[in-house]
Amino acid sequence: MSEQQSGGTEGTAADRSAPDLEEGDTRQEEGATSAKKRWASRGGSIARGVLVGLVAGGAGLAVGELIAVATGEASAPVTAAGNWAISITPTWLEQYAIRNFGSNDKTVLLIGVYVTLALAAAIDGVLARTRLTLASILTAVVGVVGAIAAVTRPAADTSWLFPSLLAGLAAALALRWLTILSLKESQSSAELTGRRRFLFGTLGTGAGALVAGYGGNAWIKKRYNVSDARAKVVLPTPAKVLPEPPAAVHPNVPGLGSFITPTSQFYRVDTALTLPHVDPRDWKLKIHGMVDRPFEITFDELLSYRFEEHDMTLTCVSNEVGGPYVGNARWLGTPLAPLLRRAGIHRGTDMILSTSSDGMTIGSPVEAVLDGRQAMLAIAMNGEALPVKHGFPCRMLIPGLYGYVSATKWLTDLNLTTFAASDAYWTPRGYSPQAPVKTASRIDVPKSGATVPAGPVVLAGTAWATHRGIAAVEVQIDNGAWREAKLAASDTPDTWRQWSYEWADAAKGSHKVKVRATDGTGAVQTSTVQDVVPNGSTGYHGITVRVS
Ligand SMILES: Nc1nc2c(c(=O)[nH]1)N[C@H]1C(S)=C(S)[C@@H](COP(=O)(O)O)O[C@H]1N2
Ligand SMILES: [Mo]
Repeated sequence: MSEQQSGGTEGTAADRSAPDLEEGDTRQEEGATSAKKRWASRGGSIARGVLVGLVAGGAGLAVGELIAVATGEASAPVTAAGNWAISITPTWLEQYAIRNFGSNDKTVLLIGVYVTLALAAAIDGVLARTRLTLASILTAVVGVVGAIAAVTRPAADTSWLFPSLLAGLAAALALRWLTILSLKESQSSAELTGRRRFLFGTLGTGAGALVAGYGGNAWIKKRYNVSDARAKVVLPTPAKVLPEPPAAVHPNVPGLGSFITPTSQFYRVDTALTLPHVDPRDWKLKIHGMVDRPFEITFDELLSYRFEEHDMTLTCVSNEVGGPYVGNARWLGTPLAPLLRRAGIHRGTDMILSTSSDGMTIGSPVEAVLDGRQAMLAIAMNGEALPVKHGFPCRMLIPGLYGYVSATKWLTDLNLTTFAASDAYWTPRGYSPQAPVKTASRIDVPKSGATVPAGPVVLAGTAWATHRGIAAVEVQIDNGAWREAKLAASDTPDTWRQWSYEWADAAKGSHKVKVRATDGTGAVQTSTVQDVVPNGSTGYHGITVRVS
């Protein structure tokens, strides 16, 4: 076939001089057959370019992955590029992603990075057939851009340059080699040998890249894994052991979630593309800034402090009205206030700027830590060391504030500063520097859109106004009068409160049901509809139910 004979109709000198071996297929020949062959030839050339580009790109990524075994998972090219992309994602897009993909947002992002890289590699592979030097330089430049993306991540060190730099270099070299093999394919005296060389070169490089890439990734996962270290943590006995919450905190309504959210079902929200694996043996917490006596503590020292158990509901500012980003757990932690006092904070300090091992920053009001509420450095939830995705080995918690201003996971640094002088991660992205949790309520049973049999219909759900507590919940049916729901027992003002309502006079047909709560200060939840940006959504959660 002609595709074996020439790499392209307007290709390199090598292409143009490719010998015509097939009988009758001469350059002078005019007409349909020749044109068709030229097209086929061009198609074959593009296909080879795409193949070479993808294989070379894959080889580069695999080399990057192998280097990252030494420099750390977050320095690997795709991860670094993804984390960089997260950092520049505009707030509206981030909201769109949370809304539509939920916790799959990271998978979607990774797919995006891979598709972008694959497209670039494919185009570069085609370009390489006519402009090899330019294409090789472009490949290396992509590596340099990746290296810059990596080294500018907040937790990066200089070594983070290497995975992407060497990935770019490897990809450029592979691109050169395979392109030359491909162009020579039809030139060599023994045509089959040339073709074989190209095929073996390409397949071999591709297979090698897959093995090295997957192998490197598995090696990284193994090398930095902290599950053994986590399993070995011996949780301190709390100075104050809490009894189980009374059974009455949960109305026994089928379909209503439990009062304590099982850890496996606890929502997860963070900016980490790959989970930080922090070994407690390496963990240190630094307390510094506007203080008299800055100090550092190790995990063992932390464990020697006084620990307390506390039930607390955590919720995300990105939770829409009726949304799922809220959970209630029993936390084990050491109070944060004594640590601040030990450091001796200066007058005028009003913000704790906390940093996680991956460089995420969160700003919390000092006052909220010192006013007597149970702000803590938590190391366990629901009786187990924190799972890696919830911040192992140590996270911050301050009752009453949204997670983005209080609940730093993988905590490593507390900098005492001021709101005037410092911005945390989300502040320049349009969120308020301070954000107490707004009173919210949710109908969980029945599900919106459900059909329920006639007769008394049981409604149930949960309401929270973390730290202020919930004093009342009311439901409204078809815009009628608000009716008092039955509150389950209260655990602490820092936890949500479940509720139920027996709707005795439910007539057949479709109905709208709404819920609202009153917090512990007597303030009724606002009906004003507000989006999650800048400091939390408001409005009433409503469902439609068909009574049959
Ligand atoms: N290091 C770090 N901590 C973080 C975040 C983050 O992105 N990185 N997100 C915060 C936000 S927005 C919320 S709502 C809570 C969620 O905690 P969870 O994932 O354990 O439920 O963690 C907070 N702590
Ligand atoms: Mo959040």
